Amino acid sequence: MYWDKEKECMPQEELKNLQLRRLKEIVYRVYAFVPAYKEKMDEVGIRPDDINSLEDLKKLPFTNKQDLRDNYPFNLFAIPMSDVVRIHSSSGTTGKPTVVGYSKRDIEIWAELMARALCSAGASKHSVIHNAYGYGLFTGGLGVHYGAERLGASVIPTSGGNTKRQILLMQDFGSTVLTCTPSYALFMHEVIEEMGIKPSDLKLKAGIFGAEPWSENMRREIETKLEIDAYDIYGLSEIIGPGVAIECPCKNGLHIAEDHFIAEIIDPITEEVLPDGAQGELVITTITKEALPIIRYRTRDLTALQRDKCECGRTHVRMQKVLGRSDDMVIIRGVNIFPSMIESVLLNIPGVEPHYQLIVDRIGNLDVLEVQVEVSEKIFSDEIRKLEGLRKTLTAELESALGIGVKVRLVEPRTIERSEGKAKRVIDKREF
Ligand code: DLL
Repeated sequence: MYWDKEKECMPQEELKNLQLRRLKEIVYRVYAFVPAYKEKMDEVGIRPDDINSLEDLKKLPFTNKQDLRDNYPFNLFAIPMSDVVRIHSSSGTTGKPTVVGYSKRDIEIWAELMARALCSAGASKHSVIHNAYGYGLFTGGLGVHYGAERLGASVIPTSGGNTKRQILLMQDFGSTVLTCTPSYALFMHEVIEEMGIKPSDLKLKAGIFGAEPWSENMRREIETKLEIDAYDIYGLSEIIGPGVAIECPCKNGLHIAEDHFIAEIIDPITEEVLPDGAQGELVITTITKEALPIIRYRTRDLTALQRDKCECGRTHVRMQKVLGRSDDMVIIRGVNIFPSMIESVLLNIPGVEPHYQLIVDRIGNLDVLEVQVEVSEKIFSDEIRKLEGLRKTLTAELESALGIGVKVRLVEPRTIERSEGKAKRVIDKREF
């Protein structure tokens, strides 16, 4: 077991005191060592001495992805490069990549948080962890890897790709825990079937999936198909990587490691801090990071916080499953739509496979949403009339859930591109 009850079940009062002490330290540190923070704080007339309660956090300016880009590559680091022991980076598909750095102690804390996360999802030193998150600049692979070693489990560092070989290894090595994106887990299941293997022939018991949004219906789908218990894990490189938050066996939200991070929810438009329970954008402040401390980072992820007691005994605040990133939200005729909303509807209908893509286009002056979804082999070989019936049902269900007109296109099994990492759900062909 790697359950640090002293920290994870710390009484709220004590936790708040610890957070405040750490927050004050970090604010002093960024003010002293990171010119960009000093400049921003000076601009609004806030000095480190002004932070005397957790409420005072509100006074500090936000940090966002643009700040990381503007300070590319290392200008937000708060320690000398000689003390930086690891660098990760985003792929930079939407602009300059964002770069994050770690001190030796940051890596230790990350490993500890990941060990805690794996333990929360039922892993132990007896587990064989098949880690198919990508190794490299992406934080998924190495993040899980160090946590698994810290836990004392046996980790298989397969990274993504070469799926058939992965499955043979899983079979031969008796892997008990699978870690990868939920979309890759589904793809693995397809390959398992193609290879004539039954999930029950494997020893897999649990999966720890994250790095992209996935709905409750997707969880059910994966759990049934792979015959495992599926847990949600959340994180982002800017904050530390995977391990910022993890579900416990109660699966009623993801506990955020509050001894290292302070979470807030804001209205993404007005930037006003919202009360617990309200849905909005998650904002995170790191309170122990040495190399890249981040104050009030706007994650763009939409969720809500819950503080009521959790049966597992952990006292750390829970965030709801992420609805989506504001970047993935498509606005169609004024309606905000997240892929996860569509996923929930699709997966409630028998005959539909959990592979879909949204194509957004502008025809004339009108925005049009097409939902392409795969249907099962059996349905596809049925008569046209049945397919048409399914298409109509899907259209009606989607239109009633979203409140806009939708075009549904049923496609043959295995025609939508599979992903070994984060799935691409939206193709926006509109020109702005
Ligand atoms: O995806 C870190 C990670 C690796 C998390 C492995 C979990 C497992 P980035 O590549 O920086 O880091 O992407 C971070 O991915 O802001 C969310 O939009 C999304 N994301 C991560 N976990 C979840 C999740 C890693 N459980 C971005 N549910 C975040 C929904 C998630 N979205």
